[in-house]
Formats: sequence, C-alpha cells, structure tokens
Amino acid sequence: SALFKPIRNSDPPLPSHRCTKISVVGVGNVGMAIAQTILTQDLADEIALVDSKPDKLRGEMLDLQHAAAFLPRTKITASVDYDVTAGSDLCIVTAGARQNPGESRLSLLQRNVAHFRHIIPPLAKASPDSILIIVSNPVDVLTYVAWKLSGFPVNRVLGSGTNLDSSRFRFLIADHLDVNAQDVQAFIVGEHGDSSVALWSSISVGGIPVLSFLEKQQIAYEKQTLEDIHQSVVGSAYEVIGLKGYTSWAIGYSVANLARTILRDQRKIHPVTVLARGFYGVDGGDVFLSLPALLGRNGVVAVTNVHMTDEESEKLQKSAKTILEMQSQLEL
Ligand code: 6V0
Repeated sequence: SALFKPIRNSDPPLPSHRCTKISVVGVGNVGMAIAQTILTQDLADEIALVDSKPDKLRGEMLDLQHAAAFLPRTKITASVDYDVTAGSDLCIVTAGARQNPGESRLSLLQRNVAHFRHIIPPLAKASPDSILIIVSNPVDVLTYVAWKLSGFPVNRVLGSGTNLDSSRFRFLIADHLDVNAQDVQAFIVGEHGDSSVALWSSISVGGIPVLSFLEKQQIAYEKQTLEDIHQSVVGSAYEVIGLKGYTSWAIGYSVANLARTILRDQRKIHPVTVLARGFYGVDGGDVFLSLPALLGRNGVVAVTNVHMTDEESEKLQKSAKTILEMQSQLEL
C-alpha cells in the first residue's frame, strides 16, 4: 500500500523547465553566502553548485540539504561537471583565485582569466538562454571576459559591480543621518575598487535631494565629510578582509537581491557592471563598469540617466580609463 493514492485523470506533471533554476559556480565563502541567501529567500526551485574541489563541493551540498526541514523545498544538486547546471535561468560565477599578499591586481586578473576559460564556455553551453552574473574579482574586467567567452548578448552578462559598494554607502549615510538605509537613494558607480565614483549630487533621502537641500537652506557642510564617507566605502572590503579574512554576508545579500530583481522582473535600478561604451561620455573601447541600470527578466534593460556634475563625470571617465588599461594588457 502506497503512502499516497494518486488522483484519477489528473493532468501530466508540468515540465521541469517551468521551475526556476540558479547555478552558482564556486562554493567558497562568497558562493555559499549567495547560495544560502537565495535558499532562505525562496528565490529558486533548484540550485546547482559547481566547484573544482569535489569533496568541498559535496560537503557544502550535503550541509545545505540537511537544512531542508527548515526551508522552502528546493532541489540542491552539485557536480564538478557543468551538465548539472543545464537549463539554468541564472548563473552566478564566484569561482577563482583571491589576491595573494603582495600580488598585483593584474596578476590576479591573469590567473582568473585562466580559470574563466574553463568555466564560462561550458556554463554558457549548458544554459544558452541564461543570464550571467559575475562576482569574481576584478569583477569589471572579468565581466568583459565572460561576455567575450560566452558569446551572449550584452544584456545577459552583468557583474555585481558596485551594487555592494552602494549598499555600504547607503548604510554609512543612513548611519550618519540616523535613518533607515532603505530610504537613502545613493549610487557609487565606476570601478568596483579604488577608482569608484560616489554620485553625491544625486543622493536623496526620503525623496529630498540632500546636497541641493543643504545648499538652498545655506547649511554648511564639509566636502571632507563627503570624501571621508566615500573613502570608508572604498576601504570597507579591505577592512573586513583584514579582520575576518574574506567578505561574505553583504555580497551574499547583494547578489541575491540582483537575482530577485532579474528573475521576478522587478525592473529595479541597481548599480551593476554593464557595457558602458556610449553612456555618460565613456568611450575608447568595450569597457565594462558599474552604472545605474534597470534590471528585469531580460537582464540589463536600460541604463538610467542619473544627473552627474562635470566633476563626477570626469571621475567616471578616469575610472573607465583605469579599467581599459587593465583590459588592454589581457591576452584573450
Ligand atoms: P574562495 O573562498 O577561495 O572560493 C573560491 C572557490 O572557487 C573555491 O571553492 C575554489 O575551489 C573555486 N574554484 C577555483 N577555481 C575554480 C575553477 N576553475 N572552477 C570551479 N571552481 C573553482 O574565495 P571567495 O569565495 O572568498 O571569493 C570568490 C571571488 O569573489 C574572489 O575573486 C573575490 O575576490 C570575489 N569577491 C567579489 C566581490 C564583489 O563585490 N564583486 C565581493 C567579495 C568577493
């Protein structure tokens, strides 16, 4: 006697492609923080994990599966073979090397390009209609590399970019004003790294444009205070890595937030790494960097025309040059 008695004359089961599938490549600190946030937020029906270390991979898969009694029902699979990712709606790449002490970013880039050669082509082949989110660093150049290696249209390849930097920025402004970070609209754009640009002129809190409000009310503020806040955003990752060895929770929430916007077609604006050529006067090559982008089920739908002062736009172009310089030294 079976545990359940089937209903008579019912429709055949729905095809499995009606389920939402997310693949995460790289089950290190970052990949697992992303996977676990996606799980707890019920964003996927299936999560496929890939890594080059089979034992670590199986351990992480089992550890997540053992939480089944406390979570929404999600199929969790894992393999060193990219077949496991077949038919994904979204593929998130966090695999690769981290910077060794004293190692230049260019040398890290070259090591990670070598990894991407083994990761991106099979990933793209197994899920030709998916959207790719690149998280591995240096994220801007690696998003360009992933775009080239995947052959995907440009709307379906993006990098987590300054989505995380902007969240850190909003937290610091909110903390300074003692308000909720969700009421602070503020973007960091450009490179995810040292040359990022804080768009002070477009910051608003509860719909009030902050700088023009202060100026109109003739309330004095120190430019240095603004500079200090931006510098603490730039220093944030170094500080966390110095203290705990890596960053994980904030990048986990930040990427899960992108997954939600894309898969549920939320059409929200996120500062993420996109092909920036032709926007805000960025030129000189196919450079990828963060701009406020409208995201939906097609990936990148549009780039938002945020107001920038001349100074901000000059800084953005400088950031683009920094990335292009790195890119030009690449052998693809
Ligand atoms: P980690 O904990 O060393 O994990 C990396 C994982 O990748 C390991 O499990 C490796 O086995 C795996 N891996 C390496 N090579 C391959 C390969 N060829 N194929 C499959 N798997 C492979 O690193 P962590 O998780 O801390 O960081 C991962 C990446 O994310 C690094 O490049 C970080 O610099 C980057 N980050 C990017 C952030 C962003 O905002 N864009 C934020 C934080 C970290």
